[in-house]
Amino acid sequence: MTTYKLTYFDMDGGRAEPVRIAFHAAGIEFEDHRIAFPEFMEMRGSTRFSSVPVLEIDGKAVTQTNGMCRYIGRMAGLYPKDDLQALYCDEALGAIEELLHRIVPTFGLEGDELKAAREKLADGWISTFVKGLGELLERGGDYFADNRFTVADMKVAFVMQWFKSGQLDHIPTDLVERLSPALSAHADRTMNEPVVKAYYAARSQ
Ligand SMILES: N[C@@H](CCC(=O)N[C@@H](CS)C(=O)NCC(=O)O)C(=O)O
Repeated sequence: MTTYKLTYFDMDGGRAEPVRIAFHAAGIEFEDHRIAFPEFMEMRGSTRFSSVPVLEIDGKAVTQTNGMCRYIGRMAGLYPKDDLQALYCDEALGAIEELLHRIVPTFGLEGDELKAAREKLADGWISTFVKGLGELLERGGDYFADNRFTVADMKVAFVMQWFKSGQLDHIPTDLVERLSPALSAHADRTMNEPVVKAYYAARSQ
């Protein structure tokens, strides 16, 4: 039997979360290896691109969460079979990945420097991506692709929930709602998707 070990930070969220949920939806057992930051710093140099998540399949490491979303998503029935719908799904996955890379450089900042950088982001790249993702959702309808729930819905919604939560200092919690009410509603709806609810119900047991 194939073995899967997914290494990521010990948080319910972040890049690994759609992959964890896809594993659960597919009914595939995996080792959910959750690490603390000091442990990450120790292992960082030994990861391929100095980052997590790392997924080991039969002991062989792969990186890049969008690829993992597609691979496990296919097994879970959460990735479109149709090529055009798959492209729509990938566009949303890729956009979120690009947006995250624009946010990460602000993580080490503090005080006024952090405030200035985050305000610039909120008015700039975050607004650009929220509006663009709103357009992608408009194209898809209730979902980003295939007229149904896919890994793209999870990847986008979890980041929108992060913005809405106030955890990201200086990013207004109403920004998503102001720029794209549909995207904001989609993020809330996603938390009630049966696939997502089933995962958290199982996790809380
Ligand atoms: N494109 C990669 C990005 C991975 C990534 O940047 N992961 C973050 C955590 S969410 C990380 O390990 N950052 C550590 C660092 O940059 O030092 C993916 O999708 O897996």
